[in-house]
Amino acid sequence: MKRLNIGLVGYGFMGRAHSNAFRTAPNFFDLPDQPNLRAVCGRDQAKAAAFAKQWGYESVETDWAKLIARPDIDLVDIACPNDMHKDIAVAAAKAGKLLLCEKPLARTGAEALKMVAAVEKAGVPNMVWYNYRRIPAVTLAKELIDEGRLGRIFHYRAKFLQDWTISKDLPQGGAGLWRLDAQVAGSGVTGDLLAHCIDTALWLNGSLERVSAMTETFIKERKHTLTGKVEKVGIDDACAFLARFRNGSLATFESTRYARGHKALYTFEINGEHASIFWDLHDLHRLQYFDHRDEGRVRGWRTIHVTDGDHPYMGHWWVPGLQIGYEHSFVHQFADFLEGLRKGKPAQPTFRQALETQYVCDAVLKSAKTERWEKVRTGSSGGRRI
Ligand code: SOE
Repeated sequence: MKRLNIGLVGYGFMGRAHSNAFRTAPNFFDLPDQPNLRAVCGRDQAKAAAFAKQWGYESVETDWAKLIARPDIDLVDIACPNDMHKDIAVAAAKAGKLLLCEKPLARTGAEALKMVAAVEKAGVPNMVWYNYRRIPAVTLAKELIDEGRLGRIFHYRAKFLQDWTISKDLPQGGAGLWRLDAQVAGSGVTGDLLAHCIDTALWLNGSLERVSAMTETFIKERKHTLTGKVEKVGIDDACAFLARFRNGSLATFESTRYARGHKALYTFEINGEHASIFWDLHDLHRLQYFDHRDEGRVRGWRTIHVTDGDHPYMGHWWVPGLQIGYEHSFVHQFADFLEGLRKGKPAQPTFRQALETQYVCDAVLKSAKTERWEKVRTGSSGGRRI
């Protein structure tokens, strides 16, 4: 087994989620390569060193260019704020590194396209951490849809609701709060939360053709942590949009950080001619399924507890009935990435596939400004399910 030397950029929430995946995956999956936590890179030397100690990274860098220049790094994992993704990815691709990037791939489609061009020119394997595809119940939904059990799809309904930015005293900018700073994040809930919903939707139901959106920024000014001044807020606090898929189905998407009582309520429901599916992140190990072809007297919504050995990924974990959680989706995604390298069949979503999500986000934000329906730029799949 070959050692795969990993260089992680970023030591925040996602740096931890990814590091946990690198460490856990070899214990539960038969991997072709042995991940080795070679270096972590972050601006603050003391914080990066503390992170390295906690997670077992062998060395520390404070400049990502130095990390990329190191010949002992095989794979660069980008887990830092969105405004740095492009420059790091382009430089790492040029240096021939394998690339993983936290979602959203970039702040805009234009930035993402440069990243796609760089990895494709260099021919380096790449993937974006849209982790919810790898929750076993969500992967099961994909299997059921691909088997044709739902028949023709009529409706797709997705929501991602949170409530952590309601206080007007919450500042913008700086560690953890860069998600409120439009310069750094690119957008608010559209890029941060709806991007997840869009990625899953493209995967489950194919490309989106056009969108009609509205956004709102409820708190117009917040103190900026880095400048100390009260500054205009440029992100969308809430976004809702209607959409048409290329397959003729209709969609509604909604996201907000102002839904008091909801912490990370990602839900989707799909209604087909024969059957419907519902999933809820707060109850992530269950898939709700209704099949009209069941015998009438016992027909009804059934709850599938997705924990059996023949459910996606579950054979790698405990005995049937015992649940796994959020962090396992990252473990699955990393294992799939390495398996993709072994088979020469890239794990999804690649940068090119994630570009399509960026194009949907662009169209959504444009539509919210123009107050008109906007076409989605054609992405990677040419309208087919990916
Ligand atoms: C925002 O609060 C956030 O952490 C997102 O950035 C993640 O992508 C999402 O999975 C959970 O919520």
